[in-house]
Amino acid sequence: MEKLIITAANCGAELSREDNPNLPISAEELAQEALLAEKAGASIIHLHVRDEAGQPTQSIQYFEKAITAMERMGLEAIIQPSTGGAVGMDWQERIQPVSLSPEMATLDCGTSNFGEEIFVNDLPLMRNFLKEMDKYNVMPELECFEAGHIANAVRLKEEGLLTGHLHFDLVLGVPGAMTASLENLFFMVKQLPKEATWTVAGIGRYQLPLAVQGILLGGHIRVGFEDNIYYRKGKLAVSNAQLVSRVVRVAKELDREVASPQEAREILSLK
Ligand code: KMH
Ligand code: ZN
Repeated sequence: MEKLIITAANCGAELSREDNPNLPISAEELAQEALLAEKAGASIIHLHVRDEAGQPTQSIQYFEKAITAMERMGLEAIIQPSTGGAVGMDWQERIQPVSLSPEMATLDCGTSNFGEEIFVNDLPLMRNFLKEMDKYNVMPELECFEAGHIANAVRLKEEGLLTGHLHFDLVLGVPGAMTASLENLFFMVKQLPKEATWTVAGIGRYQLPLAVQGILLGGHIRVGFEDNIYYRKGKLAVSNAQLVSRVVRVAKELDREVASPQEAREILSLK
């Protein structure tokens, strides 16, 4: 099996310090948290940013500040800004960080329920995002919350908008979208194009069991507060690095080596 890429999703857009007081918010906190997650074994940092009030924002200035702080601290991991932002943001707002030419950014591959709300990603929006990513030489990570989202990605590849290596993130357990089960993970993985690589992100209490399955199946894994704020039932995680360290220990027990940032770039065929 190839080495394991661990993505740390350290902040997200839906949480506050009331949910977990250890949530990183400022640029300095996000950079410090990213560095600790990298030291623990993460090779991709999935990045959401917040304004001074702690609210989710897609404004370029906040991404710039966080990325600059990360670079200043010597972060080597791949920085992957979100283009999903928070539910309800319009597409012009969401696409902004792509113009900073990060190595990667997310591309949400279809509309889904998202708790009480609807997370809108129609094909015209996806085509727009891919054109922008192509313009700024950004590799998309293909976020799929439903099986039909994989079909959307395949369609965009057939249209010629999605080129190069395909890397999917299978997000299972968002309320109202594909539930987090082993059967659903198998089902989704079976739909993927042959040469694609994939990450699994289990939401809430499914984060750890699905990460273990991802390690065993030869996939890659995502952990972090964005998807889960608990270390175990009733016990909040103290940091994102704590969640990364645990899956690194599991990977080692299962004889799966963990990829460095440079090895992750090679696996993903990043230039
Ligand atoms: N915050 C969610 C609505 C992404 O980063 O691309 C969307 C999200 C996906 O987090
Ligand atoms: Zn996200």
